[in-house]
Amino acid sequence: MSAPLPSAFRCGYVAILGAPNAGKSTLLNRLLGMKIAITSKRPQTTRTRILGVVQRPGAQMILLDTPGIHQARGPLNTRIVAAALTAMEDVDLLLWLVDAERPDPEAEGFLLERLPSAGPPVLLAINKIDRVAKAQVLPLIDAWRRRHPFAAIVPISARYGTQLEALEEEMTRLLPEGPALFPEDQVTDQPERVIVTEMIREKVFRLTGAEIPYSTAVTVEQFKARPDRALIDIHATIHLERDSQKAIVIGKGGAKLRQIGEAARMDIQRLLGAKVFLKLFVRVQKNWTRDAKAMERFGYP
Ligand SMILES: Nc1nc2c(ncn2[C@@H]2O[C@H](COP(=O)(O)OP(=O)(O)OP(=O)(O)O)[C@@H](O)[C@H]2O)c(=O)[nH]1
Ligand SMILES: [Mg+2]
Repeated sequence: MSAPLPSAFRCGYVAILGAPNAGKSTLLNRLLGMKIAITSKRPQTTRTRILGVVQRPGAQMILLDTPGIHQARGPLNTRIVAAALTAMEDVDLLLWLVDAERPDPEAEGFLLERLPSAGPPVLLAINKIDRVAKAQVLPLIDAWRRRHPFAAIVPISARYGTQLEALEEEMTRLLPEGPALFPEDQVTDQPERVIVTEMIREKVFRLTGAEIPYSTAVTVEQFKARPDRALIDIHATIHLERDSQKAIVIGKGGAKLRQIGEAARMDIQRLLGAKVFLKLFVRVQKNWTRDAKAMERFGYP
């Protein structure tokens, strides 16, 4: 007796879209089993498209994490949202993430209008179901089903890993047959030093308040590994828009900056699998979020 034929390998690009704070980056990290995308409880954490390759026995899913889609105000946010909308082009599948607990009608309406009528299938994941009563889930699915002909709707919790096998199954089913496009051991196309800048930006996001996170950009000036990679020397700069912000980020006697540096160093060590020496500088680049040249220099195309 012959064994049943294995089903064909599937591979394709999946854009993860949704309102700010829906949990897109959390989901990417969860599916990858490692942290490459930064997350925070504030909206508009992600600023660029982040690629992660999820490798499974029968499939390779190339995920694009995108900035939250919203009606942008200001030049920086306009660029950021444009980056998210561009990610919708030329993918094999759109994975739209919505927040079960806190819908965002403005962003959802905005995105609903922009879903291509002819184009890749749209898979809806209703995230954060850990935050709502079980009895609310089915009515939510029904309500969403009436809004758009989704290829499938899966309730999940990205943070706790609930129902992610079901989600992966639907994703795989909706991807085209074809060979892997990335090597088996590749996780992302982002250079290590770019992820390092993001890890530092995340700590500023999480450890400072008010407008500081949105006025922050990070660059890495030095990234030097000792020959055996036993220690990596990193010098990075936190750029802010105003002198008053610089004082806050440095903190009393440098305490805030030390806290940011220490938290970032832990994440970076985990990412690089090596001991890290991290030196942080703080600089003011007046109103950089309105300056096209500065935005480009800081990696926002
Ligand atoms: N309770 C709960 N919280 C979640 C879940 N998924 C994500 N979160 C939280 O929601 C917040 C936003 O998560 P992110 O992954 O940064 O959201 P995002 O969609 O990438 O946000 P932007 O990059 O700003 O567009 C964080 O505090 C996460 O911990 C979930 O399934 N359940
Ligand atoms: Mg994000």
